[in-house]
Amino acid sequence: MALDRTHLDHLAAHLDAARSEVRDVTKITDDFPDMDWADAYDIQDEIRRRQEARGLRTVGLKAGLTSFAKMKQMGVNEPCFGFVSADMARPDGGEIRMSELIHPKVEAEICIVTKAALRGPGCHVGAVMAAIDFVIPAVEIIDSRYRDFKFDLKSVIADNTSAARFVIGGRSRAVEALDLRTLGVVLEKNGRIAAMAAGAAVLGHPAAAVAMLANHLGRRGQEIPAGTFIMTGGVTEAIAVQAGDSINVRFQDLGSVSMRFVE
Ligand code: OOG
Ligand code: MG
Repeated sequence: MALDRTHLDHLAAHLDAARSEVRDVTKITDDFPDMDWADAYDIQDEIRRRQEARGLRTVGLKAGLTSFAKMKQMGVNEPCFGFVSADMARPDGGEIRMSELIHPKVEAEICIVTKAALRGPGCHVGAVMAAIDFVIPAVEIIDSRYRDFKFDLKSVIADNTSAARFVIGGRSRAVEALDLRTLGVVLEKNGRIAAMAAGAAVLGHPAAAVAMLANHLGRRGQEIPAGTFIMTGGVTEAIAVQAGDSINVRFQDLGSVSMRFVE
Protein backbone atom coordinates (compact mmCIF):
# COMPACT_ATOMS: atom_id res chain seq x y z
CA MET A 1 0.00 0.00 0.00
CA ALA A 2 1.47 3.35 -1.05
CA LEU A 3 -1.36 5.63 0.12
CA ASP A 4 -2.46 6.08 3.71
CA ARG A 5 -6.06 5.72 4.91
CA THR A 6 -6.74 9.47 4.74
CA HIS A 7 -5.78 9.61 1.07
CA LEU A 8 -7.76 6.46 0.21
CA ASP A 9 -10.87 7.90 1.89
CA HIS A 10 -10.38 11.27 0.20
CA LEU A 11 -10.08 9.68 -3.26
CA ALA A 12 -13.10 7.43 -2.67
CA ALA A 13 -15.19 10.47 -1.64
CA HIS A 14 -13.88 12.40 -4.67
CA LEU A 15 -14.90 9.68 -7.19
CA ASP A 16 -18.17 8.90 -5.40
CA ALA A 17 -19.13 12.59 -5.59
CA ALA A 18 -18.20 12.82 -9.28
CA ARG A 19 -20.56 9.91 -9.95
CA SER A 20 -23.51 11.28 -7.96
CA GLU A 21 -23.01 14.85 -9.21
CA VAL A 22 -22.60 13.67 -12.83
CA ARG A 23 -19.34 15.55 -13.51
CA ASP A 24 -16.02 14.42 -14.85
CA VAL A 25 -12.65 14.67 -13.09
CA THR A 26 -9.04 14.14 -14.14
CA LYS A 27 -7.55 10.70 -13.59
CA ILE A 28 -6.39 10.31 -10.01
CA THR A 29 -2.93 8.92 -10.84
CA ASP A 30 -2.08 12.42 -12.20
CA ASP A 31 -2.02 13.63 -8.58
CA PHE A 32 -1.04 10.33 -6.95
CA PRO A 33 1.45 8.69 -9.33
CA ASP A 34 2.77 6.35 -6.63
CA MET A 35 -0.61 4.73 -6.05
CA ASP A 36 -0.34 0.91 -6.27
CA TRP A 37 -2.79 -1.87 -7.27
CA ALA A 38 -3.89 -2.54 -3.70
CA ASP A 39 -4.65 1.18 -3.28
CA ALA A 40 -6.78 1.16 -6.45
CA TYR A 41 -8.93 -1.74 -5.21
CA ASP A 42 -9.00 -0.30 -1.67
CA ILE A 43 -10.45 2.96 -3.06
CA GLN A 44 -13.08 0.94 -5.00
CA ASP A 45 -13.92 -1.04 -1.82
CA GLU A 46 -14.32 2.22 0.11
CA ILE A 47 -16.69 3.57 -2.60
CA ARG A 48 -18.70 0.34 -2.27
CA ARG A 49 -18.75 0.68 1.53
CA ARG A 50 -20.00 4.27 1.26
CA GLN A 51 -22.70 3.38 -1.26
CA GLU A 52 -23.90 0.41 0.81
CA ALA A 53 -23.99 2.66 3.90
CA ARG A 54 -26.38 4.90 1.93
CA GLY A 55 -28.62 1.88 1.31
CA LEU A 56 -27.46 0.94 -2.21
CA ARG A 57 -27.43 -2.83 -2.49
CA THR A 58 -24.54 -4.52 -4.29
CA VAL A 59 -26.16 -7.02 -6.68
CA GLY A 60 -23.32 -8.35 -8.77
CA LEU A 61 -19.68 -8.34 -9.82
CA LYS A 62 -18.11 -7.41 -13.12
CA ALA A 63 -14.98 -8.09 -15.08
CA GLY A 64 -13.88 -5.40 -17.51
CA LEU A 65 -11.27 -4.97 -20.23
CA THR A 66 -11.42 -8.73 -20.80
CA SER A 67 -11.65 -8.63 -24.60
CA PHE A 68 -8.80 -7.67 -26.91
CA ALA A 69 -11.10 -5.13 -28.59
CA LYS A 70 -11.69 -3.35 -25.26
CA MET A 71 -8.05 -3.48 -24.16
CA LYS A 72 -7.00 -2.01 -27.50
CA GLN A 73 -9.71 0.67 -27.35
CA MET A 74 -8.66 1.79 -23.87
CA GLY A 75 -4.89 1.26 -24.28
CA VAL A 76 -4.46 -1.25 -21.44
CA ASN A 77 -3.37 -4.89 -21.43
CA GLU A 78 -4.99 -6.38 -18.34
CA PRO A 79 -8.55 -6.95 -17.10
CA CYS A 80 -10.03 -5.21 -14.08
CA PHE A 81 -12.87 -6.04 -11.67
CA GLY A 82 -15.70 -4.08 -10.09
CA PHE A 83 -19.23 -4.32 -8.71
CA VAL A 84 -22.75 -3.33 -9.76
CA SER A 85 -25.50 -2.15 -7.44
CA ALA A 86 -29.31 -2.26 -7.58
CA ASP A 87 -29.65 1.43 -8.52
CA MET A 88 -27.71 0.76 -11.75
CA ALA A 89 -30.23 -1.81 -13.04
CA ARG A 90 -32.68 -0.78 -15.77
CA PRO A 91 -35.41 -2.91 -17.38
CA ASP A 92 -35.00 -4.57 -20.79
CA GLY A 93 -36.61 -2.40 -23.46
CA GLY A 94 -36.61 0.61 -21.14
CA GLU A 95 -35.18 4.11 -21.24
CA ILE A 96 -31.78 5.31 -20.04
CA ARG A 97 -31.59 8.97 -19.07
CA MET A 98 -28.58 10.78 -20.57
CA SER A 99 -28.95 13.63 -18.04
CA GLU A 100 -27.92 11.19 -15.26
CA LEU A 101 -24.72 10.22 -17.06
CA ILE A 102 -21.56 11.96 -18.29
CA HIS A 103 -20.63 10.25 -21.59
CA PRO A 104 -22.08 6.71 -21.67
CA LYS A 105 -21.02 3.86 -23.93
CA VAL A 106 -22.69 0.46 -24.33
CA GLU A 107 -21.13 -2.98 -24.13
CA ALA A 108 -22.59 -6.43 -24.93
CA GLU A 109 -21.84 -8.89 -22.15
CA ILE A 110 -22.32 -12.60 -21.54
CA CYS A 111 -23.21 -12.96 -17.85
CA ILE A 112 -23.48 -15.89 -15.49
CA VAL A 113 -25.05 -16.61 -12.11
CA THR A 114 -23.17 -19.00 -9.82
CA LYS A 115 -24.72 -21.89 -7.87
CA ALA A 116 -21.59 -22.65 -5.82
CA ALA A 117 -18.89 -20.49 -4.27
CA LEU A 118 -15.64 -19.96 -6.22
CA ARG A 119 -12.40 -19.23 -4.43
CA GLY A 120 -8.91 -18.66 -5.81
CA PRO A 121 -6.02 -19.18 -6.08
CA GLY A 122 -6.05 -21.87 -8.73
CA CYS A 123 -9.61 -21.29 -9.93
CA HIS A 124 -9.90 -22.35 -13.61
CA VAL A 125 -12.43 -22.57 -16.44
CA GLY A 126 -13.49 -26.09 -15.40
CA ALA A 127 -14.25 -25.03 -11.83
CA VAL A 128 -16.22 -22.06 -13.14
CA MET A 129 -18.23 -24.21 -15.59
CA ALA A 130 -19.18 -26.55 -12.72
CA ALA A 131 -20.31 -23.58 -10.62
CA ILE A 132 -22.50 -21.87 -13.25
CA ASP A 133 -26.20 -21.99 -12.47
CA PHE A 134 -27.26 -20.32 -15.73
CA VAL A 135 -26.06 -17.92 -18.42
CA ILE A 136 -27.94 -14.69 -19.16
CA PRO A 137 -27.21 -11.78 -21.53
CA ALA A 138 -26.86 -8.14 -20.56
CA VAL A 139 -25.81 -4.76 -21.85
CA GLU A 140 -23.57 -2.70 -19.62
CA ILE A 141 -23.65 1.08 -19.92
CA ILE A 142 -20.26 2.30 -18.77
CA ASP A 143 -19.66 5.94 -17.86
CA SER A 144 -16.13 6.74 -16.78
CA ARG A 145 -15.95 9.57 -14.31
CA TYR A 146 -12.68 10.55 -16.02
CA ARG A 147 -12.60 13.33 -18.58
CA ASP A 148 -12.91 12.02 -22.15
CA PHE A 149 -12.69 8.41 -20.85
CA LYS A 150 -8.92 8.97 -20.45
CA PHE A 151 -7.48 6.79 -17.69
CA ASP A 152 -4.89 4.20 -16.78
CA LEU A 153 -5.73 0.86 -15.21
CA LYS A 154 -5.26 1.94 -11.59
CA SER A 155 -7.46 5.01 -12.04
CA VAL A 156 -10.28 3.03 -13.67
CA ILE A 157 -10.16 0.32 -10.98
CA ALA A 158 -10.53 2.99 -8.29
CA ASP A 159 -13.51 4.37 -10.26
CA ASN A 160 -15.30 1.00 -10.00
CA THR A 161 -14.37 0.19 -13.62
CA SER A 162 -16.71 2.86 -15.02
CA ALA A 163 -19.82 0.94 -13.82
CA ALA A 164 -22.98 3.02 -14.30
CA ARG A 165 -26.01 1.09 -15.63
CA PHE A 166 -26.81 -2.42 -16.76
CA VAL A 167 -29.75 -4.08 -18.46
CA ILE A 168 -30.33 -7.81 -18.11
CA GLY A 169 -32.61 -9.26 -20.76
CA GLY A 170 -33.10 -12.02 -23.29
CA ARG A 171 -33.51 -15.43 -21.74
CA SER A 172 -31.36 -17.53 -19.47
CA ARG A 173 -29.98 -20.91 -20.53
CA ALA A 174 -28.18 -23.78 -18.85
CA VAL A 175 -24.47 -23.63 -19.62
CA GLU A 176 -24.59 -27.18 -21.08
CA ALA A 177 -26.96 -25.90 -23.79
CA LEU A 178 -24.42 -23.34 -25.03
CA ASP A 179 -20.94 -23.11 -26.45
CA LEU A 180 -19.74 -19.98 -24.70
CA ARG A 181 -16.80 -19.59 -27.08
CA THR A 182 -18.71 -19.62 -30.35
CA LEU A 183 -21.76 -17.78 -28.98
CA GLY A 184 -22.31 -14.96 -31.46
CA VAL A 185 -23.20 -11.40 -30.42
CA VAL A 186 -24.44 -8.66 -32.76
CA LEU A 187 -24.73 -5.11 -31.42
CA GLU A 188 -27.08 -2.83 -33.36
CA LYS A 189 -27.36 0.92 -32.95
CA ASN A 190 -30.42 2.50 -34.57
CA GLY A 191 -31.00 -0.64 -36.63
CA ARG A 192 -27.47 -0.81 -38.03
CA ILE A 193 -24.79 -3.27 -36.97
CA ALA A 194 -22.22 -1.36 -34.93
CA ALA A 195 -20.08 -4.27 -33.68
CA MET A 196 -20.08 -8.05 -33.49
CA ALA A 197 -18.04 -10.80 -31.87
CA ALA A 198 -18.17 -14.29 -30.40
CA GLY A 199 -17.78 -15.26 -26.74
CA ALA A 200 -14.16 -16.30 -27.29
CA ALA A 201 -13.33 -12.59 -27.66
CA VAL A 202 -13.41 -12.56 -23.84
CA LEU A 203 -10.06 -14.07 -22.80
CA GLY A 204 -10.61 -17.06 -25.11
CA HIS A 205 -13.61 -18.18 -23.01
CA PRO A 206 -15.97 -16.01 -20.90
CA ALA A 207 -15.55 -18.43 -17.95
CA ALA A 208 -11.86 -17.47 -17.90
CA ALA A 209 -12.91 -13.96 -16.83
CA VAL A 210 -14.79 -15.45 -13.86
CA ALA A 211 -11.78 -17.62 -12.94
CA MET A 212 -9.56 -14.50 -13.03
CA LEU A 213 -12.07 -12.70 -10.80
CA ALA A 214 -12.05 -15.59 -8.28
CA ASN A 215 -8.24 -15.59 -8.27
CA HIS A 216 -8.15 -11.82 -7.86
CA LEU A 217 -10.58 -11.96 -4.90
CA GLY A 218 -8.65 -14.91 -3.44
CA ARG A 219 -5.55 -12.69 -3.26
CA ARG A 220 -7.65 -10.22 -1.26
CA GLY A 221 -8.98 -12.96 1.05
CA GLN A 222 -12.45 -12.98 -0.53
CA GLU A 223 -14.51 -15.40 -2.62
CA ILE A 224 -17.37 -15.32 -5.12
CA PRO A 225 -20.42 -16.54 -3.15
CA ALA A 226 -23.03 -18.91 -4.61
CA GLY A 227 -25.84 -16.98 -6.30
CA THR A 228 -23.61 -14.18 -7.61
CA PHE A 229 -24.47 -12.40 -10.87
CA ILE A 230 -21.24 -11.79 -12.81
CA MET A 231 -20.75 -9.77 -16.00
CA THR A 232 -17.77 -11.18 -17.91
CA GLY A 233 -16.91 -8.01 -19.88
CA GLY A 234 -17.73 -6.40 -23.21
CA VAL A 235 -17.15 -8.75 -26.17
CA THR A 236 -16.55 -5.86 -28.59
CA GLU A 237 -15.27 -2.31 -28.23
CA ALA A 238 -17.69 -0.03 -26.34
CA ILE A 239 -20.05 2.05 -28.52
CA ALA A 240 -20.78 5.70 -27.63
CA VAL A 241 -24.45 6.70 -27.48
CA GLN A 242 -26.46 9.92 -27.47
CA ALA A 243 -30.04 10.89 -26.67
CA GLY A 244 -32.30 9.44 -29.35
CA ASP A 245 -30.19 6.32 -29.92
CA SER A 246 -31.71 2.84 -29.73
CA ILE A 247 -29.55 -0.16 -28.94
CA ASN A 248 -30.47 -3.76 -29.60
CA VAL A 249 -28.04 -6.61 -28.97
CA ARG A 250 -28.77 -10.08 -30.35
CA PHE A 251 -27.16 -12.94 -28.46
CA GLN A 252 -27.10 -16.36 -30.14
CA ASP A 253 -29.45 -18.73 -28.24
CA LEU A 254 -30.04 -16.10 -25.51
CA GLY A 255 -32.41 -13.62 -27.14
CA SER A 256 -32.00 -9.85 -27.33
CA VAL A 257 -31.41 -6.98 -24.93
CA SER A 258 -32.51 -3.47 -25.91
CA MET A 259 -32.82 0.06 -24.58
CA ARG A 260 -33.38 3.63 -25.70
CA PHE A 261 -31.37 6.67 -24.65
CA VAL A 262 -33.42 9.76 -23.82
CA GLU A 263 -32.60 13.31 -22.60
C1 OOG B 1 -13.60 0.22 -18.13
C2 OOG B 1 -14.68 -0.79 -17.95
C3 OOG B 1 -14.59 -1.88 -18.98
C4 OOG B 1 -15.68 -3.91 -19.98
O1 OOG B 1 -16.66 -4.66 -20.07
O2 OOG B 1 -14.68 -4.05 -20.68
C5 OOG B 1 -15.73 -2.82 -18.97
C6 OOG B 1 -13.86 1.17 -19.28
O3 OOG B 1 -13.63 0.79 -20.43
O4 OOG B 1 -14.27 2.31 -19.03
O5 OOG B 1 -16.68 -2.76 -18.24
MG1 MG C 1 -18.32 -3.96 -19.04
